[in-house]
Amino acid sequence: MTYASAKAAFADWGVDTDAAIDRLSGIPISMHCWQGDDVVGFETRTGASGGGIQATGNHPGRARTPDELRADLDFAYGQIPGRHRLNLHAMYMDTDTTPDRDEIEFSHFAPWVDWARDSGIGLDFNPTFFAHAKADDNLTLSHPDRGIRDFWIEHGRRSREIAARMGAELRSACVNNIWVPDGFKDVPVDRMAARQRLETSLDTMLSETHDAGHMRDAVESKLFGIGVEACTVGSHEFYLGYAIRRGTLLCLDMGHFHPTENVADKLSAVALSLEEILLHVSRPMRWDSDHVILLNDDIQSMAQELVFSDLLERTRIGLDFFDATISRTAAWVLGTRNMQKALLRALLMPQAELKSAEAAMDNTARMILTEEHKDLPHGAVWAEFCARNDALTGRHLKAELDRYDASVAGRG
Ligand code: RNT
Ligand code: ZN
Repeated sequence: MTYASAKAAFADWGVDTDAAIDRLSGIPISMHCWQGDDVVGFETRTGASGGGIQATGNHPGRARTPDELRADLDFAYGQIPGRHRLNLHAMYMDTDTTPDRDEIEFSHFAPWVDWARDSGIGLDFNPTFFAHAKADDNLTLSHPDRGIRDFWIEHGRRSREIAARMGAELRSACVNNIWVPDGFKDVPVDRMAARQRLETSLDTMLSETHDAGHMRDAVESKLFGIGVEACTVGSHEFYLGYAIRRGTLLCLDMGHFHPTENVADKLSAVALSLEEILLHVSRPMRWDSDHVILLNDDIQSMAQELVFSDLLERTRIGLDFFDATISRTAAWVLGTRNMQKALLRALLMPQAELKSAEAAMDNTARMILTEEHKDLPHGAVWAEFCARNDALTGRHLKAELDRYDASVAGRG
């Protein structure tokens, strides 16, 4: 199928494929650094990430240094059409010194900013509230011990400063996403006290004002984690209210709800009360397992809601998955491209016709349109988008992903 005939097939449905390709070219995806090394980071400590999150598998080739991670990222971005962002976690500092979390400063991340500037990549940031002795109780900002809370408040305060500086240097607002693992393994008796402590800590942490053109805060909710099955302090209701009251972004992670909940459905609901949304696009399997995203119905629904609810301008699309059983670079490339493919499919739908069928209560027409549309040659439009952006597809992509994976397999 040539692009010209695909273009004609979509035109038959009143859809302009060139316009869809142009639109897709302008949508940056914030790729997460932590898929590259199994959420380990570059601090001197060793051990598991903790906080109820876990990468499993031991595929060879894990990046062990910032230089290795940047090489892997350069390769991955080269296989992903368009210009994108990198979502960096504080524990990925690049420095010869050994600052504790409450001592981090911009200089510890300066090499990342230089690299991002040279590569034309925007940066987003996350304070790291896990994988640390002071988070071993799975309590940080809501810990009953004031000293521990203050330690994490200082970490979060410094993270915001670093994020603001990153945004200023790169002239692109850096989203600073706050996720804390805080919760209880067994049924707590004073949920209110824990939530009040979390709220007060967040308020203190966020009390300094930064230019919104440089940095924007986001808060990420969660239903449960391994080891915190009974109660998560920063639940969805907690952060939805917090984000509305304080004007932060709300981060919706697709793995942070009950497995049968439809996270795409939440977008239009929360968007009525929020200015901006952050997504952690992920694929939970039975729990918050953070599998690589596939082009499945969940991702497709998410993309369709972003397009049909006109939320692309006020949603930051970030990814959050980590799989160490397969090539880490292939995981990045396929997961990110799947998000783009889902967006492209949504952009190629006969949106106006579908909406007017629904408004006219013609549910038959709506179903005919959605189902017949599935047979259209989306793949040829995707191939054209890749070709215009010098990105490989199909067998050529596979060969390149395999080649790179083999080239890093010797890492110890
Ligand atoms: C954990 C959250 C969080 C982390 C990253 C590493 O459940 O999803 O976003 O995955 O901060
Ligand atoms: Zn997440």
